[in-house]
Amino acid sequence: MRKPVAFITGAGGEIGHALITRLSENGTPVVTLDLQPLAADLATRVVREFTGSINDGALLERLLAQYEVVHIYHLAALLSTRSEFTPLTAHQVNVEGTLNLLEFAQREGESHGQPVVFVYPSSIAAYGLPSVDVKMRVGRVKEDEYVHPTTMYGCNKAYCEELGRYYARHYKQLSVDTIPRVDFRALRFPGLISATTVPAGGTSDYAPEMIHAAARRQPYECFVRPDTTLPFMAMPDASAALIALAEAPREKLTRTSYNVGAFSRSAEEIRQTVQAAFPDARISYRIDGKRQGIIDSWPADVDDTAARADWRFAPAYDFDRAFREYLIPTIGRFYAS
Ligand code: AKB
Repeated sequence: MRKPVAFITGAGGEIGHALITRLSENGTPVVTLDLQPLAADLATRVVREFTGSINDGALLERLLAQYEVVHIYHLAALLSTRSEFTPLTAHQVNVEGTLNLLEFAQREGESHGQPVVFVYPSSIAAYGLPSVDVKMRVGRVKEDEYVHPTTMYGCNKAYCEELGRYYARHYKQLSVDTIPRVDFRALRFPGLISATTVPAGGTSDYAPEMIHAAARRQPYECFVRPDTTLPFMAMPDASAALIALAEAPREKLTRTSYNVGAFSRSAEEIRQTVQAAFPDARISYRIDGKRQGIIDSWPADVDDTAARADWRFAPAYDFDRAFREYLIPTIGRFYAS
């Protein structure tokens, strides 16, 4: 008998850390895949860890033979700044990798007769606002507005949302199999801030980098203008949102992709809050034109009414609470240990 499990790709990354911890605390058996072995504290929380690529067909075959995957959290991706340096690799990982995983989900669903819930973290990078003026004037953006991504990563995310929709609604349904085998659900994350991990290769990274540098007593040069505004979310809310979307009753979902947000702040507001929490912090500005251009095309805030209505998304942390009750105490303990 194959064991029913949740399967996480890119499990060793920032979101994976939080998600493995939360799922294992809930008693969910988790199987992971990452290019690197998991950190020791995570490895003890999973039933099986595979080390390898999402583009390794033989590895996915082994997984199919051994596990009944009921939920897939497909986190593996190259983030936005890194994808601009290596766009073809980004396409291979972000698009071809996702296609492989959707095909894997289809075959899992066919083998155990139930649709596999495929949770896909998309991003505010799927949006492309034409100018900073428009960005600041429109404020909260709805899911179907301004979906004109400017980066390779944003294009990959927007297209994979469509691929997921295709697998969930149309794939093979004209031929042999009329029942959808993939239950695809996407959420568009804002910038994420974790107290225990530092992101790599993203463009919203200035916020977490500023906080972690201050906690480590290191100087930090913020690469965007002080007035640059983005939506953000604390990592515990991100992992909770992934699970809530995975567990939502199918009939309640009115969309394929949902915005989720928690608080929208400018770089300067974040700097001032970090400075108040860590009075020794040395934060200055040194603008990187390319990264600024990317952030200027992302929305200042998102309208997440649909997520709140359909699957009761409700972030626990607003800006003040995120700093007061999560970031400052947790980061303090993290670096002390
Ligand atoms: C990035 O900056 O690339 C990510 C994202 C917003 O998807 N953090």
